[in-house]
Formats: sequence, C-alpha cells, structure tokens
Amino acid sequence: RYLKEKSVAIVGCPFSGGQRRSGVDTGPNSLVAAGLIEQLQSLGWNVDFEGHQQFEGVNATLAQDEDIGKMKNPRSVSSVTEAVANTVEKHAKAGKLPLTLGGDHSLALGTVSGSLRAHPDAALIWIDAHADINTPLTTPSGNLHGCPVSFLLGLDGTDVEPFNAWLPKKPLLTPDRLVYIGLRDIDEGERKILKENNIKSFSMHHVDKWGIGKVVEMALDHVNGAPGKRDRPVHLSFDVDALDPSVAPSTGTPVRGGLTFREGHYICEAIYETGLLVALDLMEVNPSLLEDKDAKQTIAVGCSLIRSALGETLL
Ligand code: Z70
Ligand code: MN
Ligand code: MN
Ligand code: MN
Repeated sequence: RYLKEKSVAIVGCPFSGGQRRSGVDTGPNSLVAAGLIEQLQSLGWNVDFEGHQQFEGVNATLAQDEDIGKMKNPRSVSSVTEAVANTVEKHAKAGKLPLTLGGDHSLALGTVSGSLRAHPDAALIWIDAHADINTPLTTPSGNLHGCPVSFLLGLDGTDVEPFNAWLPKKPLLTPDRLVYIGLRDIDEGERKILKENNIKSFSMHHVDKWGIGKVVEMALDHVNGAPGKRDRPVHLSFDVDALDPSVAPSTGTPVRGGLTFREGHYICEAIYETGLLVALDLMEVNPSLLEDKDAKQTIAVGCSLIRSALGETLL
C-alpha cells in the first residue's frame, strides 16, 4: 500500500564501529555475493543496488575516535548513521523499500530515522535477543549497537554530542509504536527503561507460552492500537542473533535459547502478508567469526529471512 511497485533498494552498510569485534562489516558483501539480488529479482522485485555505502575511511579511523563519556566510537557511529538515514529516506520517499544489510545494529539509528522521515506514523518491530535500548548513561559496555532504540525515542541521556547535531529535538518514534520479539539478554538499566516507558516486549518466554503466530498477532495489534487494526507502515529491524545460535551461529554475541528457523521466517512472512512492510534491516551477520561452514549457514539463513520478508513463502 505504501510502495509504488515491487521495488527494493539495497543499502549495504559495511560498518562495525557500534561494537568491538571486527568482521561484521563484511556481512553485506557476503549476502550480496551469495546471490541475494538475483534471488529477489526471481521473486519479481525490481532491485536497485549501486554498490555498498563507502565506510572504509570511517572503519580505518575507529581507533582514533575517542570515547565520549561511556560511548565508544561516537563520531564514527554518528556520521555513519546520519548518512544511512539520508539514504534510506531518499529511497523510501521514492516509493521503494529500503533493505539495509549490516553491519552492526547501531546502523538502525540511521535506517529507522530515514524510514520515519518518509513514513512519520510507522511502527518499529525489533527482532533481537537484545533490546538495544541502553542510553549513553546506562550502557555497561559503551558499545553503541546496544543503544540505537534509546536515541530513536529521545530518552534521557541521548541529547549528547555528536548525535544531537542531526537527531531531531522531538523524537520521531514514540514508545507505543515499538514492539520487541525474541528478547532474552537484557541489562538491568534496559529492564527499567522498558518498564518505565511501557514498551511492549515479547521475550522467548512469551514465544514459548503463546507460540509465534499469536505473538506476531499481538505485536501487530499493539503497534496499531487495537485488535485487528492494520494500517501503520512497518519498519522491521531483524538482528540475526534473535535466531538460536544453532540456526545462525556467525554473529558477535550469540545467546542460546533463540528463535527457531521457522519462528524467524514466520515473523517475516506474517509481516509481509500485512502489506504494510516499508523497510527491512538484516543486521549483525558476521561471517568472519567461525569456521566457513557456520558462516555459510548464517549467510544462507540471512538471505532466506529477507526472501520471506519479501514474499517468497506465501502461497
Ligand atoms: C548489551 C550492551 C548487544 C547485540 C549485543 C549487549 C547489546 N546490552 N546487541 N549484541 N546485537 O552492551 O548494551
Ligand atoms: Mn575507538
Ligand atoms: Mn541488535
Ligand atoms: Mn542482538
């Protein structure tokens, strides 16, 4: 309903500065090299890809980017996410579906900002083992891939340099339009933030209790404000570590007890089926961490999730 046609624009983001392990910057290239573009074309999508975003300079100078407070690599993350926001906004306003390939999840500060500029009433569905909602004050690690959601919501402590040079004073996202699925590794500070802001979160406990079908239904009901109501555009931000490490082993911070292969794919299919998907992120694919067999498996699963979110498995 929001797309002009079946047109997807791939935004490859080879960036690793939101966390400390190298290699996640090779994720986008591996996904494209595995045939992602051809796969989407064969699903009937017009695929716009003009090469990956150029972050070599930023990646090369991460070591010189000094901490600000607890934040690691703040200038690099800020400049990269600002650029990604502009790119995603441009594609979304042209009626295309931006598909962002990460790279670490700090990139979603950019992708979601871009989506919300184009679709101000959009909902954010965040699939992850982690809530990524630490603020610069609560972050235990200083890694900004654990913080993008707090910046999107403009929580206390996020009005900081260099981010406040480009993020809006009035946040683009409100807590009622955010929902999580897959959580199982939350910091104390994050738990408090989720509670105080009344943010709807379906942990793995809820997936076990109600099943993935019911959970996705409740998630969509929540962000649309009423049971069965379906009109908000959806930005789906999928961290591959939401999946169980036996399904997607090559990622920086695997946490056991995750989504099965089918549960992950079901989420993608069900959101595609609403006709409301306007943007998709596939993040934290790090092919360099484990042996080749594990990397190949993770890349294949990443491509497969993307195909499902773009309509492959619906009859
Ligand atoms: C922790 C932090 C995180 C991903 C780890 C971890 C965050 N909450 N996110 N891996 N993808 O450092 O803030
Ligand atoms: Mn640094
Ligand atoms: Mn994440
Ligand atoms: Mn995660």
